Amino acid sequence: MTETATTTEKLNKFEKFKAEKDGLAVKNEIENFAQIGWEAMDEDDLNHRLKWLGVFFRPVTPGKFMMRMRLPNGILTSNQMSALAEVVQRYGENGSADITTRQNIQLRGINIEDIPDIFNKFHKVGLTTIQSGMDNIRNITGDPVAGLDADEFYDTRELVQQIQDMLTNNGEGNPEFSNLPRKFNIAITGGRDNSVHAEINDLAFIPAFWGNKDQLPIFGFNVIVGGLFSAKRCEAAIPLNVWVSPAEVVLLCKVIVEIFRDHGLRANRQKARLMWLLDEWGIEKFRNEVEKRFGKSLLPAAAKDEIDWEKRDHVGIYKQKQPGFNYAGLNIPVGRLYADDMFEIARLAEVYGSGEIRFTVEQNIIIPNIPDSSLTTFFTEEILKRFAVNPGLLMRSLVSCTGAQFCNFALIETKNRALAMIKSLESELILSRPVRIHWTGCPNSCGQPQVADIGLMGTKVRKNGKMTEGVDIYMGGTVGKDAHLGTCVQKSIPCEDLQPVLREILIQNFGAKVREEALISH
Ligand code: SRM
Ligand code: SF4
Repeated sequence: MTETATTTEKLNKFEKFKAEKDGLAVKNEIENFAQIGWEAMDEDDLNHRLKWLGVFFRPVTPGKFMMRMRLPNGILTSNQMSALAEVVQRYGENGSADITTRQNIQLRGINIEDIPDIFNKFHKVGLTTIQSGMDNIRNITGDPVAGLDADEFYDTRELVQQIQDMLTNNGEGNPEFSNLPRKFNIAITGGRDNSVHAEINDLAFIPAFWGNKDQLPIFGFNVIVGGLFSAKRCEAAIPLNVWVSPAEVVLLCKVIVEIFRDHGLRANRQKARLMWLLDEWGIEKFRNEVEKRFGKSLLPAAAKDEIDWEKRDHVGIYKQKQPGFNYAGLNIPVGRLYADDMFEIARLAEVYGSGEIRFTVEQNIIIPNIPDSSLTTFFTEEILKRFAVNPGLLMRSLVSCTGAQFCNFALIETKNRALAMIKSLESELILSRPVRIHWTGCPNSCGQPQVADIGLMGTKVRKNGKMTEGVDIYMGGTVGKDAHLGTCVQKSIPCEDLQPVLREILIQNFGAKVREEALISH
């Protein structure tokens, strides 16, 4: 860390506890924590430092911890899925898992005394939770159909893995990057549809060809920086005016994360994300520093990027570039899984596919490599009734953050409410196109309401003199080609009054028609 970051600014309380003891230090104390129990732990270790190991104390369910994995490009094997299922299974009705909006998974209900054992289990199957929370780099997202999609420009899988390995020291933990000013999000897209929401990441790589009429175009990426959602501010990433070849991506990530680490603002935690540094420095100064550390001058951005499709949701059965093979996109309502579901998905991937499972940022699952000849039997699987390949047009695009069931920041319950509301709306309305509805329990925006057709952000509202759960409604988020963020269009709707409001929005703005049965019963 430089002089500027430490000495000329007043440190906030998070910077103080990090300076006293690095987050990663608890890696060597986990056996001790398991023995003494969470009640006897130091408060900063319990509430904060454990997150450097991907272990989250949940004040809503004290003693039942959450573990957040790292799954580069959202990919895991059926063996790994079974290992995760075994962990969740131990906790009976308290055990569950959630696919996240970063192509990742979180496990719930975990006792601290079991964590050393769970880490051993993860180690054996090549899984890590390291540095997945707090002031670290989050799960790195890549194209969910990388290597399967006949129309892709670049298979992002290896690059995403290399970036993770560099930043996390091959999943063992990397003290070089364990004290960032704040979280940091990285995404790479190699397809035509911006399947990772590149623009809402602190650093993202977008396919673009370098060259002019006289040269053969070379494939690489345009780089954008500074995207963020936070309670204080939401911004799409801005161009760094840099184009890099795939071989330069890992070094560029390293250099940019180092600059953020060394110069990112640390006085006010609300203003510590990369965009605030870009404001202070201006993009030119930032680009110069990137070039200086990169060790050579960087090419300016290619004139045009290659995002030219609407974003796909990958739910359904699709042909792969490998002749005779298909990938199946299963809709997992609000991303929630239980142990039996996880075992079942692992089995499906083994029996019908190649044992591979992928997650999407829409909290759904992809099972690749299913031969044409197996599809008919695949369709008869019981679990497809719950995790459909052809769900309703609202259900297929529904996304929800954790909400009040487990998250202490939440202002409202989200997942169960979202499911109930979509069910009722689908029973009342006939849709002719998917409508992407995203729920988020508070302004932190983990459920990304600003990228949705209809975004619902939890808030508290006053109704009949009483405080109750409500939402602010966002609209106009577009994804894929020409992505831009939606904005707040209606404030403070009590959740109990929300359904007719959504119904009207769906009719007026998205061409929904009222079902005849619903008209009769009204
Ligand atoms: Fe998030 C904090 C859940 C994606 C912005 N987020 C939290 C915590 C850790 C708060 C806490 O300790 O309780 C939540 C854990 C609740 C729980 O028990 O699950 C939480 N965030 C999630 C997940 C699980 C939502 C989901 O249901 O999918 C997502 C996990 C992704 C992962 O695998 O790593 C998740 N969070 C996001 C995203 C979306 C994204 O990355 O595309 C955002 C907005 C994008 C961004 O970060 O710029 C997001 N989360 C936040 C913020 C606001 C950040 C800020 O700069 O202020 C917080 C609060 C904070 O960090 O102080 C937060
Ligand atoms: Fe929790 Fe708020 Fe994030 Fe939802 S948006 S998971 S309520 S912090």
